[in-house]
Amino acid sequence: LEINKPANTANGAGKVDLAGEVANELKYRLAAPKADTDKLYQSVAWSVHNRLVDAFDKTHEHWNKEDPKHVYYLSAEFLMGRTLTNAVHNMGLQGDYAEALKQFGQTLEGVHGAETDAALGNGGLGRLAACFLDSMATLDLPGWGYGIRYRYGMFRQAIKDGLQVELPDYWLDNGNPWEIRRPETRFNVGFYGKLEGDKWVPGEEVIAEAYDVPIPGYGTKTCSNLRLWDALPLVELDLDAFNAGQYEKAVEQKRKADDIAAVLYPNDATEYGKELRLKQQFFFVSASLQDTIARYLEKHSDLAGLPEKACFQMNDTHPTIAVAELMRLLIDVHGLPYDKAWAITTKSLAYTNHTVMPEALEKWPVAVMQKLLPRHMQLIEQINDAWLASVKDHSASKGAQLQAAKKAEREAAAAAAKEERAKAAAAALEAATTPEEKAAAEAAAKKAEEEAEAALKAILEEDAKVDYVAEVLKSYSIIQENQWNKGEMLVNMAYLAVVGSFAVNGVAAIHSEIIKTDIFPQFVELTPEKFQNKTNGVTLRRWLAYCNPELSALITEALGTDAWVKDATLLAGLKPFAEDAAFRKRWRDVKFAKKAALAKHIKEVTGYEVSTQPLFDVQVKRIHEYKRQFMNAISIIYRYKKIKEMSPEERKKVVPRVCIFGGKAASAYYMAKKIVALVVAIAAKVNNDPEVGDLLKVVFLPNYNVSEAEVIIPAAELSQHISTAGTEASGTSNMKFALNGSFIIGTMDGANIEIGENTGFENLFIFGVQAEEINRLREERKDFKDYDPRWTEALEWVKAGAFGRADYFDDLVASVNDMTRGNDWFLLANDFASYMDAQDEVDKLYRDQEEWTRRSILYTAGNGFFSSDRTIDQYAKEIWSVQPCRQA
Ligand code: 26Q
Repeated sequence: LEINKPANTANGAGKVDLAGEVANELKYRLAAPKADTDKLYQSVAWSVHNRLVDAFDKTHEHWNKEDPKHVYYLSAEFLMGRTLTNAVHNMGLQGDYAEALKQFGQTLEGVHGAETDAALGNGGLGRLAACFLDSMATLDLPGWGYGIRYRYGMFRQAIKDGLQVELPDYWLDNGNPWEIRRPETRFNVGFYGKLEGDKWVPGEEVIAEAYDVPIPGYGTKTCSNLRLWDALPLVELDLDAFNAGQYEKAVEQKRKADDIAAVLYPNDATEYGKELRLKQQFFFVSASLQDTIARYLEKHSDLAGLPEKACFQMNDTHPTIAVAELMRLLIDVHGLPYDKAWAITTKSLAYTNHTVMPEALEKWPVAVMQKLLPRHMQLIEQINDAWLASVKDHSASKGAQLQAAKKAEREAAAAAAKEERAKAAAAALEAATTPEEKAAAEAAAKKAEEEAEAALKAILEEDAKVDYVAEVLKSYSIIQENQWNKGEMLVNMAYLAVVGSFAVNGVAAIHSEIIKTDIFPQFVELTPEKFQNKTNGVTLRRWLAYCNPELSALITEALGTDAWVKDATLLAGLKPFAEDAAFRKRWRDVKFAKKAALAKHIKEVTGYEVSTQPLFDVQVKRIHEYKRQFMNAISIIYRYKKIKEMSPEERKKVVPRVCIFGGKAASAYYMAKKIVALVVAIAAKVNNDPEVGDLLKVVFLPNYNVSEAEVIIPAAELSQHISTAGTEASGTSNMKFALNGSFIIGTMDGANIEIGENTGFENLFIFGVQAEEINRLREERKDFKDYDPRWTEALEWVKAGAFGRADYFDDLVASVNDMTRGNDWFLLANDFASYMDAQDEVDKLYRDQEEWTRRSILYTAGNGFFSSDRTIDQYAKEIWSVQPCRQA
């Protein structure tokens, strides 16, 4: 069976008999008594697994022969979602499997839902890694992902009694047809122990065992790899201990190893600094680097050539211990001198930053690092010393400059004050009538002058004591004091990543500027060329072609080709169709069909019945204060209150809406959980209010994940990306919504800005203040009283208990409404008026369905730029220097 060649394989001579193979899997692998949907899914999956293994082997045979440079995407998270549909379509086997399934009275779509998501990620960062793997394989780029095979991924979210509860994600319970265990690929990873000089003697060791997840490209034979590590004990059962009756001790190693790959950490600030998290990070980084070096040494003898064959992309700071671990492997294991090792390391590593929020920047206590990884802490100190020595001259001149500037500033201020005093003295002299008064005025002027001079002298002396050179030097230090806990020293992982990498990038244009001006300005001074932008992208396979086959068929028909699936720039060819009324009708029909499918899903999981006529308004993403779901919720409360106050005549003019929310709150995130509860409470009240009917419905869809997104996004007509300007690094769902023809209401933040540039800003509903104004506004808010009356009215209603649980919501309301208890850090009150105005514009445009549809088409037509194929092409050319390597 040839991949990507449409083949009628069923019983064709010399071809694989897919139906027979599925039947075989059913009988021999699963020993299934009957072919129910679940068993059929599994049998098909195992059959697809076989096809993947074929493609995987051929690809790696080819790459092994050609020995091209590889990129290794190091990431603590890969949010893959389901695999079946994606793999079958990417390999071009949908026709063959559809045919095979007919013999079982099933369809591919029919078994698709039986698959459990692989949810080894929190949100955007993890899903980005998954999109990147798809694009790397599609572009035939030699590259692997490296991560952890968590036994429990992202928790499952349920709503119980109106509140979020977290349940474990048992994703491996029915086996995993998408992985290949490699018991022959094992590496030891050490922890703790002691240093004897430079020699590290670990106190604990585990085995990292590889599992390979084949990644088929679209429209190519290339099938690359995601290698995930599981942790095993060196000794599973200590029989001596067991025989001595020490049952705990007998399995202690096993238990410790089990902990490492057990669960994915949530993206929660309370999870920073936890030893087990560092253990996970080091575990997968060490195994991945050892593995890569071992493969390199099979073909090459001199490790100085490693950067010509391997590039490691660090997905945020989570794998940043790679800087120290690569140094350790090169020095301690392979015997290289420090300088050579440093040259190799800094030519092999690159770093992507995904956040500017100070509390989200990883900093490890030196004490924790020292205990868990003593040799690495020693190397980080050495790296830091060498680094600080290299910036000493720069710091000296910059420090002297700052000192001189400060002095000049003081003296200028003093000179200005002196002039003022002279004027005042002259006036006083003028006003004096008697000689006594004149003398007194002169004396007072003289005294003031002397005092001012003394004060200036004192202040200059104080200034001279400030060691500006030391201050500048400190700003470069990878090891710094904890500003909240004096005396505790921390390793700033972002600084370690910047120093250890040859390239540093942000993930949207505005974000890449902010990291230069606000996060790493001192580093930019030294090496401006190191800092780049790589605007995020999403794979059009999963996020348009497969999740929205109806729209895809329409696009393909209009463009006369399906080449847009691989060349997203072709979507621009849809622009003229926006002017075609017949095409617009069909576009609307597709959206309507997707809305109907979502309405059905909503009914199934929440019990709420929603009409398919209203505007479908969606906000789905992790729950976080900076993403401002609370502001959306408050605007809905206001809308609800107004509808209730309206006369029947006025109600006729209301544009009906279904407001859909989805997203998980990290388990220990106090405010986020209250936001979930508030939305659930609003839904319960509004949806059961007969006065409101179809004019307003509110839905919280539990357990938002990749598979939910695939149903929700195609059905959205409006999607909300309303973070406080300057806080959302990029956002990627905004791109998915835009490509599916959904309007965006949003702030000038992250990739919204570039979506505006590509779609035409006139087609977006932009509101709120700009990133540059944020600092000033936060300062001004300290004594803020002047709330928008609509804001106050809605909040008062919550406070008064309109949605129940008034006490429970009290802290949430206070966080944005009471400067003595919160400070509205994310400026919800500030942006509320312009947000409401933008919402009014939405309603106005929605009344004109022809114009709405015309612009909806322009969203899809305009945003081909956000294909992750484009992003990956830029990484390959501008950072990795990796070329395609394709089988003939
Ligand atoms: C860190 C330490 C301890 C425990 C957890 C974490 C942790 C885990 C995950 C911290 C952060 C994350 C995830 C961050 C994330 O998803 N960032 C998003 O990345 C997207 C892809 O670039 C952007 O589009 C989003 O704007 C950004 O929020």
